[in-house]
Amino acid sequence: MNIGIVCYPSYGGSGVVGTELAMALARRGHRVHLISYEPPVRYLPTDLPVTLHAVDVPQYPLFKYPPYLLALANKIVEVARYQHLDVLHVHYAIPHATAGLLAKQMLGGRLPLVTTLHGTDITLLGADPSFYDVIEYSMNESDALTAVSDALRRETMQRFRLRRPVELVYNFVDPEIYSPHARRRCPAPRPADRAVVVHVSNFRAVKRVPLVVEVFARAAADLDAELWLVGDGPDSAEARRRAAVLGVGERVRFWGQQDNPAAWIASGDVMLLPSAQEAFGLAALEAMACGLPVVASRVGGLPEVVSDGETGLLFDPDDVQGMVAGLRSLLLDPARRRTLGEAGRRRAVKQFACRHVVPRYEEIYRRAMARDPDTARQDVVD
Ligand code: GMT
Repeated sequence: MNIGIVCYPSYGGSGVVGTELAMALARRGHRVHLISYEPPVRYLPTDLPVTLHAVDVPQYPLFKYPPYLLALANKIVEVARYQHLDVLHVHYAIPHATAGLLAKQMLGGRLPLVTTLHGTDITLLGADPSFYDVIEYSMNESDALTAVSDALRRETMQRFRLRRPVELVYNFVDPEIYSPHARRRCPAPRPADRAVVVHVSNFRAVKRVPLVVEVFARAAADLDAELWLVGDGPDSAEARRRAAVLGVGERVRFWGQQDNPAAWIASGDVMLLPSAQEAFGLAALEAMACGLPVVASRVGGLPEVVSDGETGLLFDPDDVQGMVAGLRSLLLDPARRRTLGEAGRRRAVKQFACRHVVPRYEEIYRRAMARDPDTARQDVVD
């Protein structure tokens, strides 16, 4: 198939999933066109048949708000026409599903449109009256609609009046890349006799990075352990301040954004993810694939990823004392860490490996294409 994928390029789960999916589809023999406003962070120049198409939004004195939606729709039409797209798969409802829909209409309806919902597009933006109707319309006019967890699927169906089902397609991981062996490629040496707690995110408020620091400080007050924070974002300064105030500044390492997150995750002993909300929790899955137990909040789709007591420990988001005790118990018990970590690796490989999940998308593309029998590639040509 000739597949167009639209995603955000910045750090954030939906862009990561869109980009990893593009690469995985190309490895399976498809030709993929990745459309975004700059090269996505997880995109690595490759010999695979993945072509990047950059969306450029011209500046104009009249534009107080640059019209990205229009420039994106225009770019999709161009790519569909000249690269003969069979199907367009957009990640994140706003504005990608709407731009995809506009492009489809401009092409006389001849562009099967698959929309994948990732979380905040429904739970945050979908709750905002400024966007509600346009999100609902764009979902209803997509040819197929998927969500990355059952929790998100159910929430979407409760919040919106949908005329079509929302299908569950879990996020995935490449267990060859995310594996305990990835540790060998970490540029920073692991401390010899210290346990390492790791947290990877975009440091947005929803990730509660200052709370990551607090839980670590309380759990490891008298233990020989370090906290590795990988990523960057709005809460970075507050997390540094909290570490200093709590007296653990020396043991909290801020590594910034890293190109090879697998190497950093695999260097840790426990993943800590106390998010306020998480439609899926890709970092938890990546940690499991690397053989780490996960201490996380019992919110959104996280209980579908982390099996409580088997591959990690889940706590109500307000149960800070529980998280502190849970993390401490794992820091004190390397054998239990190993048992949970090995179970996590097995679960990641068995249920969330790309070779299981990517064919689900291929099947959905074929169905979306079959909905419109006129959708033959020659019809899309200029
Ligand atoms: O808030 C973020 O972390 C970014 C956001 C995104 O769309 O880029 O992440 C969402 O999508 C990820 C990939 O499907 C999920 O793993 C995250 O759980 C989800 N974030 C939230 O629901 C807060």
